[in-house]
Amino acid sequence: MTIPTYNYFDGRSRGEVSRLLFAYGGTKYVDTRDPFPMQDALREKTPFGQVPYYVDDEVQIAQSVAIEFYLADKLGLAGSTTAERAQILQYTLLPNDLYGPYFQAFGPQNQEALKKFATETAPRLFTKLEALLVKAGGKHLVNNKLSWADISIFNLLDFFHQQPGNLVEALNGFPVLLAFHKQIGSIPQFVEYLNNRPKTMF
Ligand SMILES: N[C@@H](CCC(=O)N[C@@H](CS)C(=O)NCC(=O)O)C(=O)O
Repeated sequence: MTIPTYNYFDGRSRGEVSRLLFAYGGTKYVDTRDPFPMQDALREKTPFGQVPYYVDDEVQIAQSVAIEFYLADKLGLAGSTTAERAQILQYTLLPNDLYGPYFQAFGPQNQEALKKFATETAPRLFTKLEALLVKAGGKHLVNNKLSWADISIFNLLDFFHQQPGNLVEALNGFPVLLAFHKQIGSIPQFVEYLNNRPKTMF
């Protein structure tokens, strides 16, 4: 099999869960980190004119969550029954529900909107997420074993840690989520990847 190519901008945003899955599996891949704005040649190649976009000998896929599913399934992290796969998917679709409002609120002219996001929108969702994690035993979101759900939610929590303006304060009062972030981030493949990944704004 030739080395897969993963097209995304030089940022984390919608691209990072797949990079974490590559890191977890020790998979070699071409991480293009394309220039922004997107070049026409790339736009024409991708199914919907968007990145992320993944290509290997078998498939060409767009849509971040579809690419994540493909990588996670190959690693045995996408669930082994229909119920488990659906439970995992409910967590992996969740981050986009926060990224949308965050990017709408982000910007120097938008301090009030950003404050509302950090003190109301995000904590409302974190309250639910923390309760679900506690109910599941505190260590893993689905069936007491590492899955794509854990990696996706880790990355969401990590996004809050990385963003400027002390966005991480939105996680104050959520000790179980903070411990979970630490625990998943301590998996050796992630330690290595997180220590060495390019530092980017998003
Ligand atoms: N639902 C898609 C959204 C993809 C998307 O909007 N990607 C942005 C970059 S984050 C994009 O390609 N925008 C087109 C452009 O920049 O021209 C996914 O999750 O992959």
